[in-house]
Amino acid sequence: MTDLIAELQWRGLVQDIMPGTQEQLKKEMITGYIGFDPTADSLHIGSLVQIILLIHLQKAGHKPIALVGGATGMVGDPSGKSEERNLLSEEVLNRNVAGVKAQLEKFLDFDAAKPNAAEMANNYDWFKDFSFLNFIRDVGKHITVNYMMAKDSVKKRLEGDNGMSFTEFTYQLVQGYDFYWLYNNKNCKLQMGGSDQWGNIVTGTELIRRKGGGEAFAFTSPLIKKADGNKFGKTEKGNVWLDATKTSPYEFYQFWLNATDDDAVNWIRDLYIFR
Ligand code: 383
Repeated sequence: MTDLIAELQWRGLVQDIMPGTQEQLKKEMITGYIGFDPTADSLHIGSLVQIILLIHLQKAGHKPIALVGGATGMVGDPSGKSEERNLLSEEVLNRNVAGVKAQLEKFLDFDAAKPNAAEMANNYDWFKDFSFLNFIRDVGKHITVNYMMAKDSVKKRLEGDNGMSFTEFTYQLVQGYDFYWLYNNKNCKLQMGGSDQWGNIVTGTELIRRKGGGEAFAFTSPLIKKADGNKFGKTEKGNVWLDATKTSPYEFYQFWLNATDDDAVNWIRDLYIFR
């Protein structure tokens, strides 16, 4: 196998990495995933880096799973958010899931004849019949509140004025269980994501270790920032969408053209997939 991590490090796409991940990726074909929550009907350039990570993973011979968070989208990830999110209606969520899925499908090779064919997953499939009592007994019992409170995403909200609902507090367990589920049902040993996802990802590897005695791997990539230093988010203003009806191809092109020299050097390495 090629040394995927060395390639991604050269591109500046590796921020945090769990011990053993590089060796694991060199050893054999593995399955890895990234999750995208349906908080809007389109992905944006903040998620483009993640899509490209999945492309690199597949080009290196590994199997990518693109997960759309039909369930997690109903909860709301507190990572990087200073305020509680509004719950989206089921109607809006369904529309968003369809939009995000259609975009992800364009980037990966789903040809089932290939051993490393890409797959789509929706965590609503394994959460829709998971009862609250079963969840708190089978999942919640393995992770302490102390552990959950030590995460940046929670700490920031405990320090701030706005507090945090129990709903958002549970988010890391829900995402953590996804990794556990994919590990057991799809032999998925790797999770990737932007650096804001590290806390949620580690709750997953922890659950895999404590509940199942297994070992899983992970790495995150730096977030693409706007020129003003802020992150791109689906709910943030000034977003650059992948959907041509939300950001026209002209505007999309202008965004890249207007990059500063410093950003351009980084972004070309980050985003150029043919080498
Ligand atoms: C849901 C279920 C999982 C694994 C991940 C998720 C989604 C995750 C999340 N991700 C962001 C999103 O969806 O909220 N909890 O808006 C963004 N991602 C990617 C990347 C990023 C993150 O979609 O850093 C930017 O794009 O990870 O903020 O089992």
